[in-house]
Amino acid sequence: MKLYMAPYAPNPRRVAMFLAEKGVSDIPIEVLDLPAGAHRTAEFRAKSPLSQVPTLELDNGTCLTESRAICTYLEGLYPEPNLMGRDATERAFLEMWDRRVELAFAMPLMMWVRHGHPGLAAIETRQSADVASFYEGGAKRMAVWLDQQLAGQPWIAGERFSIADITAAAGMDFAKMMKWRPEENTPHLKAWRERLAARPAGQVGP
Ligand SMILES: N[C@@H](CCC(=O)N[C@@H](CS)C(=O)NCC(=O)O)C(=O)O
Repeated sequence: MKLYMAPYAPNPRRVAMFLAEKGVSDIPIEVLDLPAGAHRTAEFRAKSPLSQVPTLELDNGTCLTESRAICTYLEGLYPEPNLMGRDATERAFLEMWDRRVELAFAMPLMMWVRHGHPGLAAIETRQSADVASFYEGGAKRMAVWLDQQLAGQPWIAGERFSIADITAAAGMDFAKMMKWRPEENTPHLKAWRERLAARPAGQVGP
């Protein structure tokens, strides 16, 4: 296996945090220089047709893209600690929370950074301040909603840590580029991120 990634980019970081929680550190990694366009070569597009990381190349040469699909595969290979659910009910509820935070929180945060930060101009060649502002608003509204959820439970999906926490944290940490982090108006979200910092996923840079 080989993992193609860019350590500062949120979706590859999601996989890196997942692996850290599993205690897996022996998968070979190739870091691609995204601003230099290393993921847009014909050679890499043959592995990842949308020119995106993370991409996990399996031993038979086939390639998995989509961070959640990669996590599903890794969960199968390294079942403990379980991060995606043990039975049908738990798997479904964890997926519900994971998709909620991915689509309504992490993705808007990423779009805000992509469209709002000059450092991302080489990757998002059609940056738009309006698009940045639209996603900023959506992400911040979701932060308040998540804060309310976390008032009554320690982790995003309930009583135990799961992939949903990793997904939310990967998106949230990327928004540090916009100098945004949960503060006094979202104290439960702030406390949740502090709890996560003490875990293996919290040790994953940059
Ligand atoms: N849905 C995909 C999104 C992957 C994605 O957007 N990756 C970004 C880095 S976080 C990327 O490769 N961007 C390259 C580009 O936009 O040119 C996943 O979860 O893996």
